[in-house]
Amino acid sequence: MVTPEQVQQYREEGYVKVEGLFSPDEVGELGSEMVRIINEWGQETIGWHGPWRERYLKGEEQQTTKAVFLHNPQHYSATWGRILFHEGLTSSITKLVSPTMQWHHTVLHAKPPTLGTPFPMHQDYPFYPHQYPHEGADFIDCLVHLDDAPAESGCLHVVPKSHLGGPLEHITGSHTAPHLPPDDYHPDKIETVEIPAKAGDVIFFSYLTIHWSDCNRTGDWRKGVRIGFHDAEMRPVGKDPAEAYNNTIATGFKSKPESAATAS
Ligand SMILES: O=C(O)CCC(=O)C(=O)O
Repeated sequence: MVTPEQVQQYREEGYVKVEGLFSPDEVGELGSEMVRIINEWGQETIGWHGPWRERYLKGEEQQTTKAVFLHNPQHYSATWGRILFHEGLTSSITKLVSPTMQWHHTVLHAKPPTLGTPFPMHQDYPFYPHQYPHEGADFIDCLVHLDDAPAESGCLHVVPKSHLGGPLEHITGSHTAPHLPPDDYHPDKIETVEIPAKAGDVIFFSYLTIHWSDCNRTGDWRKGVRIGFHDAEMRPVGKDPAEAYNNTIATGFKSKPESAATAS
């Protein structure tokens, strides 16, 4: 469970790893269900497209990386639906962020063996820009490890304290997924902290924390599932306060805001 020191680290550094949050039995069940989902519904791609590849990969590797990305595993497996209410996960986000947390997304980022794709430096915020809150940044990403993720497997790297700088301008467009300009933000230029992890560990990080990861060069899969939650009071910028902005509440109770229309 999350300790007060880990809460402090999350607030000050923008990330924290909690070891063994999922038991070996839980990881076994979640992992085998995920393998079945990948086999039946998954699709292999090279990962994110974009010119950033020339800066992160050499020669033919720019075109030969492998990835399986898949949204909403709970659409295929009840085991993946129940995870949103996992005691260890919900008690952790309650302590790290807020007592009432609304689920936002679940996405698999799997790096297949041999040449699993890298991810360029980015914040997660520009993936949901309409979500940036009026007050605060109470949006947390939880990277649940289904496999061991040693350094050589392309584990997560973060830039400590980068969440304190707020949202940054990213390169966006139909040709790529949002990423920071490699001329200014690249592992050769910016010091990052490498976070190797074991299956069952969860890395919690703010959606404003700059992060990236390298290729998986091992012979094993590196499957990680990112689950995003935010304080239930957060609303998309500019959304009419009288309009509902609801999704599954993972922990706590969402009270009706005073600004909302009065129910009969
Ligand atoms: O899983 C990784 O290696 C990187 C994941 C990532 O960049 C993300 O979840 O935004």
